[in-house]
Amino acid sequence: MSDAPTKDKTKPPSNVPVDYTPPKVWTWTKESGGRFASINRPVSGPTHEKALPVGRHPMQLYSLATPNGVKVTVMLEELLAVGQVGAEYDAWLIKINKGDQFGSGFVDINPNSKIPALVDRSGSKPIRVFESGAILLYLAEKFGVFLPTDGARAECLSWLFWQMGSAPYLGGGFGHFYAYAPFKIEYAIDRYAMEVKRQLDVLERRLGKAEFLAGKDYTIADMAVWPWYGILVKGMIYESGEFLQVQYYKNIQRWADTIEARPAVKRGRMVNATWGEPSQQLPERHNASDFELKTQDKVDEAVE
Ligand SMILES: N[C@@H](CCC(=O)N[C@@H](CS)C(=O)NCC(=O)O)C(=O)O
Repeated sequence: MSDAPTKDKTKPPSNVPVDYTPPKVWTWTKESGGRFASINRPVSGPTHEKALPVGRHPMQLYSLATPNGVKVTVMLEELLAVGQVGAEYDAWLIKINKGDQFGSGFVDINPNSKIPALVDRSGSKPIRVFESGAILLYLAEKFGVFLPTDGARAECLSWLFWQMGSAPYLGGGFGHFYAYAPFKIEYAIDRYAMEVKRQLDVLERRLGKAEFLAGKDYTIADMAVWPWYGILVKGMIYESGEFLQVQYYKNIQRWADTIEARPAVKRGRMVNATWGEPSQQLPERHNASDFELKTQDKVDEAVE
């Protein structure tokens, strides 16, 4: 690329720490530091016995309103909005900073110990589904909506799986080193800022050609990508809007505005939220009326 910066090969790189040599064998001797360090372990499996609660609806969701969690609550709310009553759900809160994802009941439904996880109890035997992409696909196939059946199906699946492969560079890479690591490492921030800007450019070009990711219709691909990249271009994640100059991604901005305005998206992003405006937090959702009656501001008012 003609506008790429040129490297002065006569000087050592200025963005590489010099005083660390990895040992021969990595061992888990200390916490790595940084936000969320206390929940990181090099092994899987449960740390304690704890059964999961079960509500009365066909779908039981165990989650938290992070971008990966929001994908599924948006989908469930969208399904209900188009009249799919079989998508009625109880959303239970999994506090990942308290280690709820390592309880035996949660590990039974997701051996990977990460939210979101869904149990479909509508049939004779409960069916567990984990990984947000798998959950979106499972629900779209079960209810026959938000997944095109024509040529756009391949496009939809391509963008859905693009999100699964790309977002870890945004969250685990850029977000971790820019916002959560205990100190700033220029090399790591440069590497992941470069990749995230490249990903944004991929989306920008696609959304310059099509209204939604799969084409003319809103699909599970948009539901998967929006909670990460739609929120990112609005400067609402990692406080990185200025750093990444997100205002220049006009097509993504337009697409994000369209999605954000959907009533089901407004509801979905409130479910299992335990931060932000109290009126926008619905830590658990068991009824459609909970959005009116059980948001955190109402709960706080009742206690006073
Ligand atoms: N690929 C997974 C990622 C899920 C994920 O990373 N969940 C995070 C919250 S956004 C989590 O549960 N973290 C808890 C932990 O790592 O212990 C998906 O899309 O469902």
